[in-house]
Amino acid sequence: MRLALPFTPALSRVGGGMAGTAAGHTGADSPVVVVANRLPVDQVTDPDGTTRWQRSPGGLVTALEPFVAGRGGAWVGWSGSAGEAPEPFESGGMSLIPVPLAEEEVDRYYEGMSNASLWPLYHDVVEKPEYHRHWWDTYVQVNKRFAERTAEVAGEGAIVWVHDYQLQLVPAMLRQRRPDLTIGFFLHIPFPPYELFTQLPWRSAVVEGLLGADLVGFQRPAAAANFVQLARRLHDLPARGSTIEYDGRTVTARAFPISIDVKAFEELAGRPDVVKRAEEMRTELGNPQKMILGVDRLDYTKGIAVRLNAFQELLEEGVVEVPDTVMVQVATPSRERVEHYVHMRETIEQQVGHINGVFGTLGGPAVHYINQSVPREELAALYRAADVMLVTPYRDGMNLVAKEYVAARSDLGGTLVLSEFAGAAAELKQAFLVNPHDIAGVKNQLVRALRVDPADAAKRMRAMRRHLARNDLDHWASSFFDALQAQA
Ligand code: ADQ
Repeated sequence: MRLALPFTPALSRVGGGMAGTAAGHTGADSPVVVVANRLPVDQVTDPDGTTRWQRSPGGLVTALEPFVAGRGGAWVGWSGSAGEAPEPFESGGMSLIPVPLAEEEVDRYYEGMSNASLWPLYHDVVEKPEYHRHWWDTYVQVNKRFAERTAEVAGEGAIVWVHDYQLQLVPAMLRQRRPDLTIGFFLHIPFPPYELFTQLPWRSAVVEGLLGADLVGFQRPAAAANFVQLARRLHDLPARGSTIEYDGRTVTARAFPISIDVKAFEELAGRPDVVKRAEEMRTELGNPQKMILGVDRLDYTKGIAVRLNAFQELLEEGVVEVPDTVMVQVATPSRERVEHYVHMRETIEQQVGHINGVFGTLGGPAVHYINQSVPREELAALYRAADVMLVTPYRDGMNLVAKEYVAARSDLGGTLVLSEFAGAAAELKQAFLVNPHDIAGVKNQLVRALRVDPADAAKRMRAMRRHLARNDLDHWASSFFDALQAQA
């Protein structure tokens, strides 16, 4: 089966602001359906009290929106507010199909099972996962609701692409209702090895849920191999290479490393106003010789404390000094109702306070900490301004920040220090790779990156940019869709 509409990603770009229009679109008979926890929009209230939908920030939305818009496609997801769901509406060329979640379901399915059980388990138990049966029961109930809503809007023989760890049961639930569909699933976060995954009290149900898909995509080949091994060892299924025989079907598990819209990011970062803003930023920082940058969602997997520790020790040892070298850490608030996140934020803020108390001067902090989401232009200017980009997650499915930094540096300036445990490390091999658990190693690589010969830095950057240019977001989505159609 082929898609009703060909994939021509360049035709479907939509801008940053997306006003929702014309309530009443049902999205029925959609040839392509994306199913994700969140819709690609947030409801915002203007000062005059009117509400409107605005494109939401975050990796998943950035990645997918261009591939659904303009193809008569639908996107099934939660609106972000508990309670009744709005009617389906049209936005940015897509039919958006809201799925309702009650307050208690948000607590149990989203904050509980998804973000306090699965998230830490899949990230190598960096924090201890909590398992509660009532969280799981709600997870099953909500996955069923997503599957039912999707079954209603998907056209005959449609392609359905389900996303991420919140919806792992949807593929099997959907197949049961609509065997005519071709179903793909992509996991944006890591998939743990057998020994860790089998902690999960509901491990068999999750594996069976995923096996409902024709194609299960992961960020790295090792994650796909973990899944194939699980199917073989836990369910005794015949599996060879990247395929598993299940229920009279062949399920393929493969890596599809996600990327960014490289061209768009490069253009943004090269705009004269953005380049000028980058210069202003350096002036605002007191014209340091070296600026180190971190940009993350405030999450314990991202290893923000690792880089603060490394920077602090280098200051203590006098290897680097303020105001010659300063650090900027932008950390978007995230999951603030989950306990681990509240605690982590307090710890990081204390550490920033300590470093600034000891090493800062009046009006000249060592670490500039911004606990806010920043506009894309500002982010691009920060990337353009930074000499060293520090990306040190303990574990990360991909990490789009690392790729954005490389895309932003068409001037071939700047160096990337990157954790080996980010999916991006498998591709950006010319970065200064670090093991975030090894503080001495992180310090060494940070110092190397600060002192690198500009010609060597430019050579590394050029090689990483060459890789990215060939492996951008369009490439990711079209290779996934091509592989999915080949399964049909
Ligand atoms: P995330 O964990 O959210 O995504 P990441 O890949 O780093 O992580 O993407 C974050 C996005 O948010 C980037 O586009 C970045 O520019 C943006 N961002 C971060 N801080 C910001 C700030 N302060 N202001 C504005 N924007 C900010 C999950 C997985 C990742 C995987 C993605 C995509 O955890 O491993 O790469 O999905 O699959």
